[in-house]
This record gives sequence, C-alpha cells and structure tokens, in this order.
Amino acid sequence: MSKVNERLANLAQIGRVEQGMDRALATPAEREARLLFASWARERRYSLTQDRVGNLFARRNGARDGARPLLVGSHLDTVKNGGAYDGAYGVVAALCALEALDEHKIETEHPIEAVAWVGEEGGRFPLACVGSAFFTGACDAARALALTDSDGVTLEQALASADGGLLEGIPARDESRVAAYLEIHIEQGPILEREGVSLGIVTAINGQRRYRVIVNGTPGHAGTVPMARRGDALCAAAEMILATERAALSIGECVVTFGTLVVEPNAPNVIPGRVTFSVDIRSPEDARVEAVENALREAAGDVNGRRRVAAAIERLQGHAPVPMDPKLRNATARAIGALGERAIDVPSGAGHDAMLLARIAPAAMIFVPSIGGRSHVPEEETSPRDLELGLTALTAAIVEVDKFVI
Ligand code: HGY
Ligand code: MN
Ligand code: MN
Repeated sequence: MSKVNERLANLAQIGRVEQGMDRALATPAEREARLLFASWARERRYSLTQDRVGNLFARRNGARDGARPLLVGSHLDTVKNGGAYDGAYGVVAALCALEALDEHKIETEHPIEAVAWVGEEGGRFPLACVGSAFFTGACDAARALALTDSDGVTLEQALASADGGLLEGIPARDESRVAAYLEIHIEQGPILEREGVSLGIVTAINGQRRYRVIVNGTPGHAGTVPMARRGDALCAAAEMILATERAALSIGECVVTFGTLVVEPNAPNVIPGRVTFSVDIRSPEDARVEAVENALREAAGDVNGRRRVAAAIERLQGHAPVPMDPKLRNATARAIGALGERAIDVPSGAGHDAMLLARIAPAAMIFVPSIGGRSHVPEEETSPRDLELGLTALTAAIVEVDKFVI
C-alpha cells in the first residue's frame, strides 16, 4: 500500500464512529489527528510551528534566503458522520509531497510548508474555516477565540483543554507571509467521475452564506390550545424552509440546505415555543445567493405577520465566489500535462480553506474524483490510484509554481 493510502488509513482510525468519522475542532479525536500529523513531520525533521488557534505548519526549507513560503494544505476536522478523505487527503498529500521532493532530491527556491488548517467544517464552532480565516486576517483572535459551541464552551477554553487543545512543545508561528497556496481535495461532486477524468483544476469556489434563524412562538398544551390561537414555532419554521426551497428551485443555479434544526422544549405534547435552524446558501453567482436570502427574509416576514411568531435571521458568514489564480491554474495544467496526464477545469460547489488563502496570496486547487460524487457521508470514497495520481500532480505543481511566484 502506498504511503498516502497507508497514512489515510491510519488517520481514518482516529475519530471513527459507528457511522463514518466525527473529528470536530478541539475534540480529543481531532487533537489526536493533529498529533499524528506532527509526528509524521518530526520523522522527516520538518520544522513545526503552530498558531494561536491550532493551525499546524510543517516546513521544508528552500534555497532562497528570506523567500516567502509556498503553503500546501487542507483540514483534519470532519463533519458528523463524515468521510475519511474530505480534508484529510489534502493534509496527507501535502506532507507526502514534501517527502517526494526529498526523495527526488528536488531543491525548491521557496520553503514549502504542509499545513493542517483547523475548524474548516464549522460544525462545532459557528464559523467555517475558522483556522484559515484567523491566519488570513478574515477573523481576528478575539472573535475566533470567543466562538461558542452548543454546550457554551468557547474556542479559547477548548484550545486550553488538555484533551482537545493546542499541542505542547511546538514553537509559535510568526511567519504570516505567503508566496502562494495549493490545496488538493476530493471533488465531493460527480463531474470528474462522469467525465472519466482523474484530475480537475478548480476554476472558482462557489459563493456561500450561512445563517442562524430563531423562530420564537408560544409554547402550550398540545391538547388544549385551539389551532387558531397557536404560535407554533415549528410550523412557522417549516413554512419558511419550504418557501425558501421553492424560491431556490425557481431561481436556479443555486443550492440551499437546512442542515440543523432544534425544537424547544422538544416534547410530543407541547406546542414548540422556539425553533432554531441553520441555512446554507451557495451559488457560482452572488446575485442568486442574494435572491435566495431575500426569499428567506420574505418568508420570515410572512410568518411573522400570520402566525403569532417572531422569526429572526442572523447572518453568520458569507463570501462571494472566489476565482482561483489564473497563473497558478496554468502552472498546474502545465505540470499535469508534463506528466502525460489529463486534467479538466471544474468548479467547486464545496467550500475550502483556499477561499480564505486567496485573500492574501495566489491560490489554486486540484481535485480528484469522488466515487458516486458522494461526500460528507460515511460512504465517501476515492480510488487509491486516483489518490496517488493526485499526489504526483500536486508535487509536480509545487515544483512548477515554485519557479515563478515571488
Ligand atoms: O461545507 C463545505 O463546503 C465544506 O465541506 N466545509
Ligand atoms: Mn473539505
Ligand atoms: Mn467538508
């Protein structure tokens, strides 16, 4: 078994649950995954640094003194009941690429750093890509560390805990410059498999907005409150959700997901007094995201007027579509072509840390196929051959990009 597949198999044992993976930020399983990454880096004597929110960097030195590092990475956290490749593949491949440069005795101009970003999924703390957002200045330390999970634990407390926190004995990171950023990731969609191609070069990452909606109604006895007098928070939320879904279907070229919903007091014989649900809207065109948000707001106004409830929408985060850097895309295409391999341009419906790195440096992504186009599920799968080919492409792209970035 190749090293990239062997390491992925090892990583897949950490945070494995009955259905798939569960490695949420600053939990014991996710910390153990960071420890494993650090141990791999130490085996090859790459110098490790860690920043305040736990992002880990393993550095392979370059020839040019003072050159800015070329970062290559992804994330180790997973969604609940997620797969073994989302994020993990990009981190493992980044480290394996450094080792491939060693084995081929390739000296780069720039230092190359394999990066494990923390908290990309945003499942535990309500900000996706919190690690790369902190590193790129999109989220300052105060805001990041004050993020609070559903148990009222702040990120600062979680990172200070022994079983989920920062790793000991790793120097603090003081380098914030970046020459360029490369990320390899499973496609998490059907295009590469449908086209029968093993490599994709990402054109752009879809725009995305996330919200929390709280609907306050009036709890009451299920048996005694007449229907016409109810302020049923759950029925109101259901109307909002279906109205927004209908709008997205007619707007087109967009997706909307209501992934979480909490009912209070959540008892079979009590009229729901409060419902809190999430909304995730995405599109390659910001105007369509905006249109779906408007439909959500209209739906809130409609139930507020008719249902004795008060629905409030809080926008948690959002970003416009992020184009990948044309020069890096061309360099990646050249590198893949020189291998005698074929790659196609492919958009990214999924979000990635590259969205944030693109704020401060040229960024590009390589995709490998997801079997059945499935991801964020235990069945997430990519063939060992495609994983190995992706690593070869990533290594070649690093060498090509290193030649021209400043
Ligand atoms: O939600 C996403 O697109 C990513 O998997 N965090
Ligand atoms: Mn991912
Ligand atoms: Mn994901």
